[in-house]
Amino acid sequence: MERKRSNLCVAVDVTENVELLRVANLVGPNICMLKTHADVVRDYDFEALRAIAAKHDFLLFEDRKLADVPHVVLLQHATWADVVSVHIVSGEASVKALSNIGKGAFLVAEMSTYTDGGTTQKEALRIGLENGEYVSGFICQGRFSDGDGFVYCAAGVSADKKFDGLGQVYTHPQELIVDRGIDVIIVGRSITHAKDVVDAARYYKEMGWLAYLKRCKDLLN
Ligand code: 5BU
Repeated sequence: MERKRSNLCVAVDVTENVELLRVANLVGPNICMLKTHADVVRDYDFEALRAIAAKHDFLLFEDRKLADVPHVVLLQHATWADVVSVHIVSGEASVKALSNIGKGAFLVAEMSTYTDGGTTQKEALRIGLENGEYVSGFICQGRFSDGDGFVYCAAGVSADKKFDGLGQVYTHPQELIVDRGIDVIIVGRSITHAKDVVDAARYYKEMGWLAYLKRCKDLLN
């Protein structure tokens, strides 16, 4: 984040590999991380994407949302990714099993479409603290713990939309970062479906980083 002065992750939800690589090259200079759903990409080529990630210095986050028994999540795990998302519905055993082979994980503690009022956050934090070497942070809609070194990421982010008509709920980047203590914003269609993808990525990068600096400054005062 510091090296690129960016707390922007772009979610590239496309079905063709050539389109994934095209967008990755366009947004690459402005992001710290790129989020994929590799299972929806027909001819996914992770080596080509890894080369673009190395060129532009960003992490690959596979939003696999692993949610099965240890034996199965070990088979599903995307070893090419720097970080994967993991649900905690199957309990700590799956996270523990993954920690033996994985590089990093974001635990899903709350979704943009649904909140259970904090029960999942509490359990995610407990599992995160127990498996701190593997768990890098959480996906949620607001920070729920301080001083633990975890990265807090939020999806469902847009500066101009509130809903997508299918159930997605969007929150403004400044609200998430300044008011709710989020570190990394995950922006999808507001960038990938923009008329000018490069311009949109630059816009969210600037807005996100300024909001992040403002929060850091407020913390010092
Ligand atoms: P959008 O185009 O900005 O709506 O895309 C959001 C992306 O973030 C998409 O890939 C979802 O799978 C992902 N997501 C989400 O929208 N909400 C969540 O709570 C989590 C992931 Br976790």
